[in-house]
Amino acid sequence: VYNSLGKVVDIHTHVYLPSLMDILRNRLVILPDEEQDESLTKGRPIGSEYWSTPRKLQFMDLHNIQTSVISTANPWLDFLKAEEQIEAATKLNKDLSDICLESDKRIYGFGILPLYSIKASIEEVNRIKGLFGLRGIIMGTHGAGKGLDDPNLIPLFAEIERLDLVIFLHPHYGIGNDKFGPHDFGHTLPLALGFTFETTIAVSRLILTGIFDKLPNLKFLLAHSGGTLPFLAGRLDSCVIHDPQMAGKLLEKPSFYLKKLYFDSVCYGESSLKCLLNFTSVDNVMWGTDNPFFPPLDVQNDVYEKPWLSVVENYDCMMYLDVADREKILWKNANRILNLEL
Ligand code: 5CU
Repeated sequence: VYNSLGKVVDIHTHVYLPSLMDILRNRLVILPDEEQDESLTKGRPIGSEYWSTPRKLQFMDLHNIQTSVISTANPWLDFLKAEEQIEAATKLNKDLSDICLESDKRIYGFGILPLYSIKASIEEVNRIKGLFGLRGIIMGTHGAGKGLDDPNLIPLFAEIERLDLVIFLHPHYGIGNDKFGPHDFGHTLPLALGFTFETTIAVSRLILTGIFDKLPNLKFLLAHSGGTLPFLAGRLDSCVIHDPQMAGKLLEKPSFYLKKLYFDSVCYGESSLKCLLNFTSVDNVMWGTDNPFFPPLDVQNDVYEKPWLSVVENYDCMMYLDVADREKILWKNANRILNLEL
């Protein structure tokens, strides 16, 4: 069915570029609990689908995706020292831009920042603005280590707003990981709930500081359809309105700012997508896959030997929409918001 959908842009699709793989090679720890897991002391198996551009194109062709906006996957550069981050970010952004340049407009990118140095990050966003194919940056919820509501980040956010770049906000650490035992459900709960609450809390904290009153044109794209925010926004509004501590702190209620953010459609279900679209505008939602995560478990030789259920689910959940709205989510919004020239 999805082969007849026309143009498709994937804005949530990750990569560990070869130069980052070199840094990670000896031991890749992606999620926090892998550090403690004896069976994973050497990290998780990393196939070429995690780092190779031809493999990304193979994935795209298999799923009818014309254009991808690729971004470095978690944990980004969080595990490096500030000086190491600066060198790595500059190299990774140049490498990413070269991939875009050689891809004949099939690949665009979100760059990466050396967030432990705000000064260097401000320099890097200016470099990113001038690099071919890069349209924004991917950022974790830690920011420079103290969360997104860290006042030290304000000059960086102001510069990102001035340069009109989009911040793709993505979770990594999870919230409530210590509450998911004692049963072993693998990564199910950290990914389904921990990741989404991490985004929910980080964005709520940021909004409550009044950042969008100071920087009304700062553009955030929230991973995983904004975590739980589209559902909880009403409660957040009500809690602000009824809290004396919050009196006079915000010009508008939280949902006013939230609705104006951008969201991916990576929610795997029609009722979740309906909740998102009831909350924000169909003009603010962009389609994504989360590749190379969520591969099928039942393959014989190669993860790309058949279409991925995780991708098909994200196509299927929007089939109830009319063609005009579907096209907005599948490519027109990304084309406009990220200036993709499609
Ligand atoms: O669901 C996701 O986005 C991810 C991710 O980005 N990284 C990861 O390790 N697992 C799932």
